[in-house]
Amino acid sequence: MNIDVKNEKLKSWIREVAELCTPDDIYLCNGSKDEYRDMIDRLIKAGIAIPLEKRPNSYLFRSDPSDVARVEDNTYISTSSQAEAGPTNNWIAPDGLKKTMLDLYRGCMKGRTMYVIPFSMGPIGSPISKIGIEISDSPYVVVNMHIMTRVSSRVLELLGTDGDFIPCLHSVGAPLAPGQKDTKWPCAPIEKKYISHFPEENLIWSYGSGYGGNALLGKKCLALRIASAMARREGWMAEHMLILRLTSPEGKQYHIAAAFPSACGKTNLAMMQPSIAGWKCECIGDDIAWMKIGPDGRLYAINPENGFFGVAPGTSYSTNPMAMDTLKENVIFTNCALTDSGDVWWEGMDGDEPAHAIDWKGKDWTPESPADAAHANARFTAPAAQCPVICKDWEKPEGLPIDILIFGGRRTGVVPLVYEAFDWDHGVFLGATAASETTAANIGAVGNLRRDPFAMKPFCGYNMGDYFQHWFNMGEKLGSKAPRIFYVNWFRKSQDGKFLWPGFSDNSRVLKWMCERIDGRAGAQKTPIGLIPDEGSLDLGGLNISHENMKELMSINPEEWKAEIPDIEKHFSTFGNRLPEKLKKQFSEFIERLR
Ligand code: OXD
Ligand code: MN
Repeated sequence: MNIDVKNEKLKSWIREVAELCTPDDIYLCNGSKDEYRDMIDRLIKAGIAIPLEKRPNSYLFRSDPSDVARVEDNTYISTSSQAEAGPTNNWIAPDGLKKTMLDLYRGCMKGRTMYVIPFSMGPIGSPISKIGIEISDSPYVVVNMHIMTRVSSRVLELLGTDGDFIPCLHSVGAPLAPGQKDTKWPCAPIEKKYISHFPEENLIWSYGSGYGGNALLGKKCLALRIASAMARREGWMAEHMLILRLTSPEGKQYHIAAAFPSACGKTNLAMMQPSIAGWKCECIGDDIAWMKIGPDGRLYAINPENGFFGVAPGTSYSTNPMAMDTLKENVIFTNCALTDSGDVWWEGMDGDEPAHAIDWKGKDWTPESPADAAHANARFTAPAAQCPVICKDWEKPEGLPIDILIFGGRRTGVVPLVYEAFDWDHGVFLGATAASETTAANIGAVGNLRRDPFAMKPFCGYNMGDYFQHWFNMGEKLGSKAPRIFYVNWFRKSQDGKFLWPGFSDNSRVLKWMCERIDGRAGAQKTPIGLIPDEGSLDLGGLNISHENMKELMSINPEEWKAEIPDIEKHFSTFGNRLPEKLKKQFSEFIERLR
């Protein structure tokens, strides 16, 4: 093995993986621009990356049609006892799972190069950051990791001879026999895909998929599943949250972290440009927040990522102009359509549909075609630093102090536009009961209602009952310095199926109300579910929304809320004796208030 690494653990891990997976070559990544260029050139030559004439240094990739989203049914939290993984996670005992996966890994990189990718989640060297090393046989993964994380030889320097890191092993699971021609998107069939986490030893093993969170292991696997388990042990929080800074016309800054399930508009809110005069919004992160209590007792958040892996369909100058401006150059697109003029296109983009395009499967497409041109979970991978509204402090190693936490989801009915929790513990109840209609970000049916507590159902690396308790514990530690908690629903529809709230930049009106609540300047009324804005306290100036629509948007129908009780009961009962007493208390108080 001709790889120059000084770290003992890394050296022996690389040797072990090479012996197991038997790649033809091993390459140690350094994260440089030249390396990126070189990898892309080779991907272009192989016909895998399609350069886009309209966007400098930008490329389109098409995945295999069977490999288009995260595979939650094949995702495992492998702890020594099933109770540790809890009812929201798939579980196989570590010995059994490792045996199955070792059989799959044996010889799985034949005919391929094994890339060793040293990366940092969070700024390199920051005390909050974590170092991971991903070993992967996918060059697509390497170029995406270059954007989504900080890949650098400096990471290895920081590791020294005995520093620790999180090993992340990935293979597309498609070894090549001598002379066998490769496919453009090698992957394994669904029954051989495994996205496995071993939180007791901070270890990730992924096999069979090359797509997104299944393969870019710094993101969901490390920064959420493994990090959430570490955070519980160490007394901090790893959350599926965007982070933004809102500045009032008087120059007061508010930092907001918000948890919504996948494909529910986190990227849009993170880059939102307020429609209300004088308010400014800057983006810090669009998907993950790591939060620790700082020396002053407040909760400080960093975005551990380096880029955005955003859902393309629906992104446009009217829904998210700042994302569109982020996508002008240096971007990787996956499963978007290709226009005849050499640009990408997706459903919901501004302007007319193209008269002809090549769809995400590589086939001719016209507006008459029965299927969409872009896959519903088509993505862009773009450097965060090139977002026009990236906050200048987004890489501050100590993070930014959070004032407001928001939960939400996609609900066509029942849930009003906004309400505030009575206190932290009630806020934990709101997070724990959050529900949303499912989206295309995961393989499976779209539009079904599911409880997705804290938008973490697919991402919590331990028993979610304990996770709820961890939230209560954090609240106790934070005391009066805790952020205030709110719940929002941008997606409520009228009887005739139309969205009641315009959303996007007008969501700033809701955020403004939250800021004014903190400052004691906006009134609220008590309802059984929480505190809703006093009539007139939500700034609707210049907004064309009828009084009736506003009434419907904010309405709370006790009968509809009572109808939620059996489902919450069922949801809570799955946690058995791990359900915190405080949550039981919140639930009975909620029922009592609805009587
Ligand atoms: C994501 C997801 O990719 O949540 O961020 O699925
Ligand atoms: Mn996400």
